[in-house]
Amino acid sequence: AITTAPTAVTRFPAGFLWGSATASYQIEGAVREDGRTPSIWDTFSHTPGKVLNGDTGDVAVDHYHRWRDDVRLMADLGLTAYRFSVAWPRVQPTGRGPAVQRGLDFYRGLVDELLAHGIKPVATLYHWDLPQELENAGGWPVRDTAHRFAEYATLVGEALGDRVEQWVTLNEPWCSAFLGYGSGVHAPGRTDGAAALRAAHHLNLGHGLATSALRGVLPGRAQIGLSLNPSVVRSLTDDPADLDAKRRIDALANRVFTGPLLKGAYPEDLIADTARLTDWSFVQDGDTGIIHQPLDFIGLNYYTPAIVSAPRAGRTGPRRDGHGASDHSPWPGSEEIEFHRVNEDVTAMDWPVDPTGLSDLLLDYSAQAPGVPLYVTENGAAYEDTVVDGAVHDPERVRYLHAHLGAVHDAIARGADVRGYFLWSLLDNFEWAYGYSKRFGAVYVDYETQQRIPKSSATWYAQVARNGGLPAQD
Ligand code: GBH
Repeated sequence: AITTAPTAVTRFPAGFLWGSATASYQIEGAVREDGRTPSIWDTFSHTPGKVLNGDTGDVAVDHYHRWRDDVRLMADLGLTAYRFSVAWPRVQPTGRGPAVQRGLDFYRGLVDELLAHGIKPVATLYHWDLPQELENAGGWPVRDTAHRFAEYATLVGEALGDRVEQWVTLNEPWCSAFLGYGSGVHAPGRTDGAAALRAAHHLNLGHGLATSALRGVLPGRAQIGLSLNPSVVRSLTDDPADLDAKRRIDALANRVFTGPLLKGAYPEDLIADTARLTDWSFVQDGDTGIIHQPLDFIGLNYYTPAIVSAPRAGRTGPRRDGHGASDHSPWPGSEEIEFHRVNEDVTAMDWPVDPTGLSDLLLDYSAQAPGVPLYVTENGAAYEDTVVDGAVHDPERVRYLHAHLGAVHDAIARGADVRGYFLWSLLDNFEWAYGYSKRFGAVYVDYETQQRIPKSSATWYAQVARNGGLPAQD
């Protein structure tokens, strides 16, 4: 029998980025410093009952003061890229007008420190922290917010364009639109399906307007794209009713974005499915042309697939699958569709572990957007980590990461042009509606002392980054 040497690695392409990702509100804290004003997440987290245990991002993991140490941590782990987000309310507190220099200086300092350590900065412009004043003016359901976003993007592009090459306009617009305005489990917590659809369009438009604006201020080498959280939708059975449920969720989760972005039009079936809620007259002439412009890359965030079916007879009581912790659905016009769990291997989020979804996703996008490089801009898992003798041993997370990186490699071997992987997340952090109860970090954070302890998954990932590939076995 042929045995594989234990040192054998599954190699990734040269130059593949080994990164980690974070988001401003989840890690920075310092919410009242240097001119920052409230975002919708400050308001939401300070509203009783919205976030588990009343947790807020007021302090978070104090990254605003500990960024130098955190960059050193990344360097020690041998990471070659870092995806962070810029807090709009630090740069442009009211969402209008000139930039606050101290806000921009924080990110310039961070970027310079990353570059000094040979770590490629990837800047996300919007990871959900809309200035509260813009929400007061109507938020994403209002068209003007898209224009405000493009103006803010210009300010950040002018300030950091000489040193940041890769730009993500929006992180997961589906969450902003459908969790923020549909199910209400995310800020600003509104529960209005029609508003969620308007928000989705204005996020798309904001991406298009920001992309055009950034092309005007960034050097030609800049790479501009966005990060989506596509739903890898599978139907429970091949029954026509279940296949139709799959089609509807695919429209509301995926094609509402990829339609205008990649094809220049909203899908006809989506418009028909939501006709009871809206006539889509908020889409003005020329909008889809603004949205449909070349993408330098597509970022894909993946955690778990979605298994759907038509309503099954005999169900009673509130059904929360697919809705998060809300009685309001994030699926306007398709509220009755059921979500199923077919796999009991779950993370602490209760999300089934299924790496095949990631290879399917990457191959799907390579087919949909031929020639456009792909990045996995988020992938990772929450598990219940504990400190024992000053160390955190997390073999389940190692297994999750190994399997999903294997799926990325598999997609590359089958022709997908995947250029990098960003582990979610560098540090344990504020997990939105779950507060600090869920830990996604490769690095453990003691929330009392702010001490950072790399978990065994961090050590494992550092090895993978150093080798440029996966070990044959762990
Ligand atoms: C990402 O969101 C975020 O970008 C990141 O900030 C976050 O910390 C990380 O993942 C981990 O959660 O039950 O109907 O809401 C992922 C958000 C979670 C949205 C799963 C869809 C399932 C559908 N996704 N959710 S539903």
